[in-house]
Amino acid sequence: MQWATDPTKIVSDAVKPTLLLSDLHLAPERPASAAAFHAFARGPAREAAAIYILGDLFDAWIGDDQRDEPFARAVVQSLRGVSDAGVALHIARGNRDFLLGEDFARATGATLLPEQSIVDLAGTMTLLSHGDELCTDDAAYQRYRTWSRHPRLRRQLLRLPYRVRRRIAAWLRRKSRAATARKPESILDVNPRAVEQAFRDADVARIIHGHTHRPARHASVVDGRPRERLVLADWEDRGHYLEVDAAGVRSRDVDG
Ligand code: LP5
Ligand code: MN
Repeated sequence: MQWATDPTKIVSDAVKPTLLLSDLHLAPERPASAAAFHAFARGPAREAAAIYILGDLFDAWIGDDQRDEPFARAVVQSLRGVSDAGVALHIARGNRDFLLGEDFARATGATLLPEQSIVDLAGTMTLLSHGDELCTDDAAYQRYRTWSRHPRLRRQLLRLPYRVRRRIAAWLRRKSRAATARKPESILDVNPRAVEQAFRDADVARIIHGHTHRPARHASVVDGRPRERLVLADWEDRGHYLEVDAAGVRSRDVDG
């Protein structure tokens, strides 16, 4: 008799962890995080049941024709290696790479996630997002965010020549650096009421997000129910990810 599915694979998939990461900000000018990313993709990523990249994989993404750049091509190849190994690869867009599109998804074998998704992680329903939508005290950013994500503007931007988009992205980065330097630290973090509301709306016990670059595990009680919010770390000299399975949540580092 022949097995339709290898039974040993079912058992090993059940114990394999899910890995979550964000804010890699991959760019040719940041070789250490790129090296850590390629090491991650060759190693731990291939042993996972699923991977969730929760935004800002790239330091800037100006349209899927960026895949023609050698640096981006190498990142796509590494992601393809992970999905070809049978790992379910999910990617959410962040504020730096909100222009990631279906061509990129096809090339990598990844699924693009909506702004927020609710997934069952080893028995705990968990809300996943980049997290920038929770920074509601940053009114200037929220205005820019609403405006820049509009589908019509997105289509108009993507029709511009590649070099023009490069220049707009560089200009936006300069604007952003100057604006964030002027903003008080407190408004750059999530708003506690926005977090409470997110727990309520999603009806979950756990939220995992990135964006703020303030890695932590926050416990709280909302509507009499214990909740926890896990904030992912950004990648600098090394990589960071969370590993989740039935035994719990562990923080891991990876070097290039
Ligand atoms: O990114 P970071 O960490 O510096 O700060 C973010 C918020 N800033 C942004 C802007 C991005 O950095 C720009 C990214 C460019 C790459 C992708 C571009 C693709 C489009 C171009 C291709 C055609 O997200 C920052 C937050 C901070 O996080 C913390 O949450 O504070 O928000 C700002 O700095 C926004 C300013 O307050 C307001 C900026 C006004 C700019 C108006 C531009 C209008 C023209 C736009 C054309 C697209
Ligand atoms: Mn971000």
